[in-house]
Amino acid sequence: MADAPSMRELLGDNPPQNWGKWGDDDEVGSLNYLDANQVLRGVGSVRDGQVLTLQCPMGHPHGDPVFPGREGIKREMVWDQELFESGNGPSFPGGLRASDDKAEIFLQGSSQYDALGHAWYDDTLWNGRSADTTNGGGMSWASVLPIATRGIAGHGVLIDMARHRGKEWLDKGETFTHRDLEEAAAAQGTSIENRDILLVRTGFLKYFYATPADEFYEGFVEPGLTYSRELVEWFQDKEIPNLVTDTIANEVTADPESGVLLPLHASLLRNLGVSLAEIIWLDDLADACAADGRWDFLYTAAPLKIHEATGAPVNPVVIR
Ligand code: UVW
Repeated sequence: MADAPSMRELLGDNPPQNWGKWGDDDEVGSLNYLDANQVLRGVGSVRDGQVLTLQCPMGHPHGDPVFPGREGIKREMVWDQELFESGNGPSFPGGLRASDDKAEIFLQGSSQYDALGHAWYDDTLWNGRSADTTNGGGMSWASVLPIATRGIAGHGVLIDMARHRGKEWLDKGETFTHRDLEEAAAAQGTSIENRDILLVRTGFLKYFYATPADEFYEGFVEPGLTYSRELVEWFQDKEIPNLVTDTIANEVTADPESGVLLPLHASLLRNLGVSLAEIIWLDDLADACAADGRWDFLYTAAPLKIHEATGAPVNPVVIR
């Protein structure tokens, strides 16, 4: 939208901010809320030992869900039986043969965690550091590595907005607020507690796999949470460490009122240090939760440790 306000105009001169809260050198932000008590609270919600993994497969035959401009994984075999039969494969004493492959990937081209320095405005990243730290071939500040090194474990709660609204998936551009999340939680018979890892299902990845790519990407606008100062204050007051969604960018793509693109990346990731986990497959978890009416669990995740990266693939594991 040509006449959209600047991010600063939308968020104001004095937005909710957690800079300095965990020291000037902190690069993991609100994940600091996930202390040992929170890990044990998550462990305490485990009832029957069911394990679910939440990554979308990379290299799915349908294609991979990616933000416009990115591409899915390009993987190729470099060792296979044909190579050995042609005599061009490596020769191992004893005759062992092995397959091998390599891949070119967008690090944010699959289920992934954003680095806290991944998105910014006013030339300033998380904790007030200069955006110049993104120059020179890597993120020298707030890359994904500190998050990957720390790991994420805590008490997760899933809010199934699609199920709550009686839909297979939410519509393109369909929005909801923190109040809608609380209402859906109550309807599920659960609640969103302080320091919960917040998982929100829209069904939009199910829509992705069920739909030709040109239809999915036409007028690209995902459903999701929409910006308001009250919503950002709610995240800050509730000390939410991590937002996890089954959409490519965690929020309605363009704020419907202002037209600003991804204002929650600015207000949650940059300003509050809330970790964002995107493109996370929540359908199997939602079915399991709906089947026995338990919507909370132990959530664990560790993105790959990639030096100076802006994000990294992840396969979160839930135990319930
Ligand atoms: C952008 O910010 C464009 O991407 P992501 O959804 O990976 O955060």
